[in-house]
Amino acid sequence: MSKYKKTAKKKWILAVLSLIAILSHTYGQTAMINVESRDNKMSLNGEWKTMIDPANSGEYLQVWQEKTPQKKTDFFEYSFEGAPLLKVPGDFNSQLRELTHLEGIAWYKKSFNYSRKSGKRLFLHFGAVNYLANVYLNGEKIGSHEGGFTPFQFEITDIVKEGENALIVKVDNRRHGNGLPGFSFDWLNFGGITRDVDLIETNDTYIEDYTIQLKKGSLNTVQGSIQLNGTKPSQKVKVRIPELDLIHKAKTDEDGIANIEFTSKFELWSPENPKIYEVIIESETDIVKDQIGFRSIEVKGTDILLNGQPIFIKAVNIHEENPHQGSRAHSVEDAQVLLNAAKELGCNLVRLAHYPHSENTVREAEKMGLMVWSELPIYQHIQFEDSLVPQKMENMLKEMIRRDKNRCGVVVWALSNETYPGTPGRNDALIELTQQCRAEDSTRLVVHVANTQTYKDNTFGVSDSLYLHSDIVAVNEYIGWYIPWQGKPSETQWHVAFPNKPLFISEFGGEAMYGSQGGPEDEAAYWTEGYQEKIYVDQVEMFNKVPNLVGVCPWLLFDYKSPGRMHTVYQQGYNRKGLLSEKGDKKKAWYVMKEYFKSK
Ligand code: GCB
Repeated sequence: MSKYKKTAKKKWILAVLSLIAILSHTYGQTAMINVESRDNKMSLNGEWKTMIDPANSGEYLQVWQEKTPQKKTDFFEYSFEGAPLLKVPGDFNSQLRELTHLEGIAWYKKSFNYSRKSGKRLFLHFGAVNYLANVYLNGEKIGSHEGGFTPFQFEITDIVKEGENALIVKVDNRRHGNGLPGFSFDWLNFGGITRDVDLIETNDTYIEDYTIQLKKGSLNTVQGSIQLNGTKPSQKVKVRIPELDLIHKAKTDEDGIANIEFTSKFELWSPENPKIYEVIIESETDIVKDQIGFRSIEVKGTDILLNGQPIFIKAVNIHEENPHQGSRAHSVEDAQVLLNAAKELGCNLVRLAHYPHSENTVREAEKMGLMVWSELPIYQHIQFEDSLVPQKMENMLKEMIRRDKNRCGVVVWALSNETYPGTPGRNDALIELTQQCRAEDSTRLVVHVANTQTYKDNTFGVSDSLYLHSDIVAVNEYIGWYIPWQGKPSETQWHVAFPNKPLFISEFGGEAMYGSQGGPEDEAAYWTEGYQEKIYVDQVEMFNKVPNLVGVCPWLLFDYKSPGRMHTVYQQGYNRKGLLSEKGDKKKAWYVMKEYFKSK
């Protein structure tokens, strides 16, 4: 065979192999939005039976078949009978001590009763499962989903049984080189069915999706769409906002889509006045209610404008962990623990690092007047050249935007954090993702966070070319902690290669253990509150020198679990950069930050 033919054959085989790989990854059906408002809903939350499968034997044993002995010589080496119970929603790591560091497979089972109704459709909806989910109903695989922080659903209308049904989910939170995130990240990899599971009954044609937000650049015109799903796609639809006496009528086409546009005198949402309206979306066969606010967000020159006015962003980073319980946060109450602390600090924005947090958190933040920065887990080392990664990024992006695009509180889609210019394929992949994001939603800021920087002779250089595709230059810098000061903070010079963009310090800070009396306060190695406080005092001094600064965001609100943080005295498995300890004690740096925000 000629060399040319050989290469062509190899290329063809590779193409087929990657297609097979893509197809074998079913991603779950895109979920309907606003599940919260659905009346005909049955929660599958609660206790689920579980089997831990450290050897990955469950696949080979086909545990979803739940075989039982038929004759005296039969036995099967698995059983959900007498199995330990785990709470859903919830991570498994915090529920059983022996699972604290589990990164592996757990099989979950829940039985439910259902009585079939003609003319109704039934969906099985998961708020999130970290990281891979394979879902089986009554012994048959119904699909799978990859990605730990976004919702997915399966229609089970035709396969649900009258009476008792057995639902089994294989949850796998092992790390993958080509996962999002990849192998390494600085938080506890909470696995499990971490958000709500619901059965949702709808009519034959239901409202699957809608977009109701102000059109880019406008303060009074809503531009959006309604999407129906079912056998009667073409229907009359209405959007009603009773408080404004507003009824907008439209008609969906044969694909179930209606574009909508209407104008009104909205009282705009802002941190000072988080005004939200009840909005009713109605078709001939379905009705959903939502709570929606209206505001505009844009970058003009080196400013960020909210509702046309420049705003200084007083932010804080938050991980999705209930600090008091050391568990993955999911409930409204969990969200309130985190968001109340952010409010007390004086914030007007929360950066929900480093993955999409639960819908509860986003909705609560919006109600409380906190803008939201929502982020994809495209974190540090990502294998951008892996053939599966672009599709995974796109799916996750779409799932994130779809769920929260009607939340006016969400002002930023952050697409990546601290990726490296030297990683092969990074720029092409992230530029493509940026374009996809802007095509999905043109109304919010699209941001990449980087820490590609130099610090020499007290001059701090920021240059990553990815910022060309970011609406703001979002910089993580740890001067005073990972990088020692090289002169007076107030004399630090910033050289930013993008002088025409707003600059946002998306992370800064250092570690301290609350109450540490370990050693001198001018030495880092004792994790004293004084050392951390000094970092904050110095940073605040430097902020005045940072060109085009539109906001700052300390890393971070509460100490949180991170297994890589191994100092046995001071860290004990926690990243201690919190302004608050995991118990909520205020460290000295808290007061520095609170004062700074008060002054802005
Ligand atoms: C960073 C990362 C954040 C880490 C933090 C740290 O730059 O973005 O995820 O946790 O530094 O504590 O080192």
